[in-house]
Amino acid sequence: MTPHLSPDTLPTLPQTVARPGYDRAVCGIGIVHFGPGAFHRAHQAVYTDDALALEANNPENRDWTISAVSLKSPGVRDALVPQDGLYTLVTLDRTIGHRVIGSIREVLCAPEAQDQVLNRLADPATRIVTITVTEKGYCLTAAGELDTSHPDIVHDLAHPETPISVIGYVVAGLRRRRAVGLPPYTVISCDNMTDNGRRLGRATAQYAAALDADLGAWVREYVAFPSTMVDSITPATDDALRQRVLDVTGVADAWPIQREAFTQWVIEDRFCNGRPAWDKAGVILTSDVGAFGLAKLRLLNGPHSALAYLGGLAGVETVADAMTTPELAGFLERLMLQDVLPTVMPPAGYDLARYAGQILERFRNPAIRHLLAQIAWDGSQKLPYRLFGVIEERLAQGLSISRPALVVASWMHFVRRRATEGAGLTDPLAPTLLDIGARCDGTRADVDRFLALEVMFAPALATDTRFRAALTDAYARLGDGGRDAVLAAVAAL
Ligand code: CS2
Repeated sequence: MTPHLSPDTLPTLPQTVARPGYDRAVCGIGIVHFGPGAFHRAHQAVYTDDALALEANNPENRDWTISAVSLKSPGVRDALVPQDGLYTLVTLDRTIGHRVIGSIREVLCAPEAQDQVLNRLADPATRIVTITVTEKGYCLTAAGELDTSHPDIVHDLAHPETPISVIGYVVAGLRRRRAVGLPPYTVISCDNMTDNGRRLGRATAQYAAALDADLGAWVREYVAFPSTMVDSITPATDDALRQRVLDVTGVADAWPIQREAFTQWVIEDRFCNGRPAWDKAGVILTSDVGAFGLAKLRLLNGPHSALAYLGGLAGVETVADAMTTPELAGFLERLMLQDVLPTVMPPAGYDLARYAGQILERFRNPAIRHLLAQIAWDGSQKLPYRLFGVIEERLAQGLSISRPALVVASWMHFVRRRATEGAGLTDPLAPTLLDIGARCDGTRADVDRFLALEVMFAPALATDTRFRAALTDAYARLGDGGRDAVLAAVAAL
């Protein structure tokens, strides 16, 4: 019988597989993480694993293991609990690395363990809450405020002790702590949103104030919500990865994780209740994260989305394959260097052209099969953060937006195609988008149908005649949205 990954089988792993450099049994839980998907396990959990190893002999600073909480599905719990939270991280580059991560000590599925989650949040030992729930998990409006008409928020405001949203949980925990005179925890958003900490802080205080004005004031005054920039390309786990891990380690891992070797985490240095030795583990702590976040969102995530829709329409499967399609790679480079780069303020000491070059190199990484279909998810949530700022700034300066507009138009064609093929869509606005897509007829009226979507297109942008004209032109350039038309369109711009 194939042995499974667990504390018992750890000693049997080959020497080439790195394992936790600390005694897991003596490291208490200090972090609650919401949304332990692949990205958390490839990124924050790894930095924490490093910090725990670096402080292995320092009893003062080692109680920072993680309680990982899924808000919906029991999948992560079911995979990781039998492994005592252990999982294998595979880094894919010129050389391939294998390593077992030990920083996750508890895995809970909130709907089935609500009391345990709330008790964990109220525990004095919990000093940090980290979050990766993707853009849609924050329940914000297009203007970045808490969406009080969002069904999850409506539910939580009516039943604050049995929440379902992440903000509902964060505030339920804070409320309990305040009631017994405990200090709050620092709350850290690790999602790809501009000013993620400020947005989360504002929405959390707004929610808390709607329950109790004093609680809202307390949150505003005492809870730290540092902003962050997170980066590491993390393709979803597939069977090839599971097989590789079995072949290399000799044990089966129910849910290994893969990512590129490159990783970066910048956190605003603002904590209200201590932190692990993340700085020693390579995390950049700084007073201003904004510049890092914007550079990454616009130069990496925006181009990623561009490849997802243009490449997807052209029948290309992965990022690396798109980069070997000359028309797409050429367009991407022009988009990054000529359109996006001038809208980005470099963080101190950054050479933006070099940074953009490194990103292009990472996209070319042949060791990674990063599916464009994965990046295409949730376009209605991602495009505003990744691309609309670029468009707005270029419009304000009277500059051309034809290339960024082609990306937005390609998303419209993508939605239309999914609707006509009856293929479904992974997006919180899927029903509305598929309805719009089904009504599209290939004329300029299609663009107006999408622009009417107020939750995505803020009025100032939707009514800008230059934006509308550029989109209409781009939509027409993409013709029937087939491979030939798309490649001709990108080659011409
Ligand atoms: C990607 C990101 O799926 C996506 O939308 O753009 O997940 C990207 O790979 C990460 O942000 C890289 O840090």
